[in-house]
Amino acid sequence: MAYDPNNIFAKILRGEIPCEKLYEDDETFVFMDIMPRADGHCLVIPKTPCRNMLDASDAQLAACLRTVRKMGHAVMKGLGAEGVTVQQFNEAVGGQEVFHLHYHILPRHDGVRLRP
Ligand code: DGP
Repeated sequence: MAYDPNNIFAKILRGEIPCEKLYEDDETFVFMDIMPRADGHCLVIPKTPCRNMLDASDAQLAACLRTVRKMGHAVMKGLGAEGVTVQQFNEAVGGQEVFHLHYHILPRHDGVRLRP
């Protein structure tokens, strides 16, 4: 499937749609999810076009996972999370709604369920 440069996350990367940015480096960008399922729920995306994990280069995957790990440590330290759930969906039947590769970072606390 082709990459659509007008997807919402591409517009966020171009600054056409506002977001609550948490972090960026040369290859990745992190911002808060607009429909958080946990306090501190954020999204890690590559800065370069990529539809989903099935479409990703080794370099995109490596860069995203380095940032996922960094954000995991950050939410453990900054929010006092006791663990982190990382989610990633591929294609509509796989649960994907925005077609730019993204990893959900969901900080977890004992006894607190993810919101639907
Ligand atoms: P999914 O493709 O199923 O992993 O879900 C996409 C996620 O993106 C969902 O948790 C909500 C979030 N989202 C959708 N539109 C926007 C937006 O305009 N801004 C932000 N910050 N998040 C969005």
